[in-house]
Amino acid sequence: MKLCKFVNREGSVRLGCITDGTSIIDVSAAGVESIASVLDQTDCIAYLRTLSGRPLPRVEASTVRLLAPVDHQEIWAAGVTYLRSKKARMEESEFSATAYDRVYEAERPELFFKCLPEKAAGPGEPVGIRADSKWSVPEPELALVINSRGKVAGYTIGNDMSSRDIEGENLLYLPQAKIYEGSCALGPWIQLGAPEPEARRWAIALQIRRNAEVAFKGETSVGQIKRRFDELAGFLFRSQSFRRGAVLLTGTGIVPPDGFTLAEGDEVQIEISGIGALRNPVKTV
Ligand code: DO4
Ligand code: MG
Repeated sequence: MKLCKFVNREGSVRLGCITDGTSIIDVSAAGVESIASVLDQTDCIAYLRTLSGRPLPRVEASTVRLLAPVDHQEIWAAGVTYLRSKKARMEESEFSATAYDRVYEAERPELFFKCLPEKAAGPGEPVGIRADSKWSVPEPELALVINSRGKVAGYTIGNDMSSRDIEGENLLYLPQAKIYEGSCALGPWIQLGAPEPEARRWAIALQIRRNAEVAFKGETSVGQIKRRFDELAGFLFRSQSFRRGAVLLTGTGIVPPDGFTLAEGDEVQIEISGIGALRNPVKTV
């Protein structure tokens, strides 16, 4: 069962559920007001299944524009959760190498604020590369969709766009390397309900296309993430509450070679086997 946010033919923003892969059932027509209200149901799949049995409007998914599947959720990210990310970051900066090495081993994970929900790019919307950065990469990440009680209710695909030269210059520049126009994309929908052992079997694939050719591709698996999902969500909810829930990106395990940087006009495609695919064009900001 998938939960999505879309713009209908009349131009209004709606919530929908997808049960069969091709058509969207408009659950806003049944009075569903927010993503948070679905995530907070004790059994959100059963709740949507009951609604989808009603005579609600249906639209073909290919005829509508999907939006980032968030409304009021803050978007956070975890870092250095894959060995590949730790190694790449230690090579990127001698100055910060010890910090990355330590945080990979530490009990407390690296968590950082990434994006306000209204700033997240949805499917097909541009992701940004900073005009003052010479080394920009996408970070394809599984995103946990967490309800207000801190429970992982579903998953979406996240792109934690990053400026590696700015991050590598000094760790204190991390917010500038990570937060700017178009630095976060989410979508295409929320895949509800898979338990963690199932999600850990999913594959993550990144493909970057430039002038109709593949400029880079790489693959990893969710199972390579060092930390459990409830551990990451638990740290995020320590001493902080999220009344509408939150989205937490779980870190990257795919790092393009050091000579590679994104360019305006590229297309980033991230595929997670249990969810779907998220595609975004790249634009300088
Ligand atoms: O501390 C740097 C950020 C790490 C990150 O975003 C990742 O590992 O995905
Ligand atoms: Mg990341």
